[in-house]
Amino acid sequence: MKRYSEAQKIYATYGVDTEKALNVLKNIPIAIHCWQGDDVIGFDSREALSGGIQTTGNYPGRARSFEELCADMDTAFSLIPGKKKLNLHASYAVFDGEPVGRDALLPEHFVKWVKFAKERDMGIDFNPTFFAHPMVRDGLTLSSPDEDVRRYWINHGKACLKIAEYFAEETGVPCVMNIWIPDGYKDIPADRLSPRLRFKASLDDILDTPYDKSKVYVTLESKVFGIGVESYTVGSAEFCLSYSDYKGITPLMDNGHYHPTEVVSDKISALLAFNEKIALHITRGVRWDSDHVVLLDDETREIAKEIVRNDALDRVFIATDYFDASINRISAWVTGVRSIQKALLDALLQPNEKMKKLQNESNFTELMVLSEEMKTAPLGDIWNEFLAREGIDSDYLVKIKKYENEILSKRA
Ligand code: RNT
Ligand code: ZN
Repeated sequence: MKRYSEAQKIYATYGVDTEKALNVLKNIPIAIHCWQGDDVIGFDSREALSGGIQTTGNYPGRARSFEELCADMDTAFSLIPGKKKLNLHASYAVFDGEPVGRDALLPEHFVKWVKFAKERDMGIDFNPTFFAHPMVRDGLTLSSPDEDVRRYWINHGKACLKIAEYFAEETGVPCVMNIWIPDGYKDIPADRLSPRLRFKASLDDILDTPYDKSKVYVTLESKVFGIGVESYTVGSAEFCLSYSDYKGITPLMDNGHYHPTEVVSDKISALLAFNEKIALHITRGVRWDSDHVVLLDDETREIAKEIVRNDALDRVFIATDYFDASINRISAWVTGVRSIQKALLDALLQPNEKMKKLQNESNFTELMVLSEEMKTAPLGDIWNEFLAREGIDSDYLVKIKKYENEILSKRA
């Protein structure tokens, strides 16, 4: 308490209101990806992970069932402050009776997830799963030249739209339904256009399904390359951005999906200039789209600043997307989400108006000095106050270790 009031005074000298920042922070929803808990394996397919994404590591205790995944997420949620949303993949359908194919999924296969979300007062975001499945042929789904393959995945997309709508209706919170396909080629293709035209036609077909646009936000995620798909990606940045614009859906940027020196923080404002809503997958790529756990690093802070200082908190859907199997998976969730929240808090605690003014006055000397000064402002004390108000311990490792000893280590 004493540290908080001291820190509050320091921020006040810069004209920053820490109370206001804390009140905003606690209402920023972060969609937490379920797939960190089981290395993106899901419940519906025995196929190895594919689509050019990969989890590495063999840390014990990955969740193997709906029950285990829920228990693990609950443990993570108990250590994560603020407002949370559940982010599911279609491959996490829960079948009580006969399993059905992904092209025939129904809301009833997600009843248990809806109950889980409702009991925790959370909305749900959703993702059709276009990977790790026998109907992915030669690495292709919606862009496949094989009509049966394409039709299968179109039907999957349509089925998912209905499920997304069901999530929104049940939870009362709009559902973000994100489409990402892994389609591409390892080596130089002879025809780059046809796969993209087929992808476009497939998306058109999926989006012909009537759905309530106030309840479901369809997003489209682009990518630069994946493992085994190094030379050509059908859903490239230009394709996805153009398609989103053409169809009036929402573009999604994953910050692991660009060339290593490109930064999503610089792209946010460009997209905000043309889109009412945009969506983000926040991850940490190390040299490539490695999906390391998000940390409070420079780019995460810069992304948060772009959302906050452009007054876009209600225009940007923030979701996490990473998968590390080499460390305790619950700590991966907690560390990653807390890092984003710390970055958001840091952004809320900047003298943003003053900085903009300095820029407009071309006073770059003072802008640089002030920006550097703010880096050593007592963010940690405000963060700890946030945790205390949310009734959450700052030391989460003790609880995670206990859960690991009692539960995770017993999973064979
Ligand atoms: C893959 C994309 C995609 C996936 C998830 C599992 O590169 O980032 O969002 O990570 O759908
Ligand atoms: Zn992603």
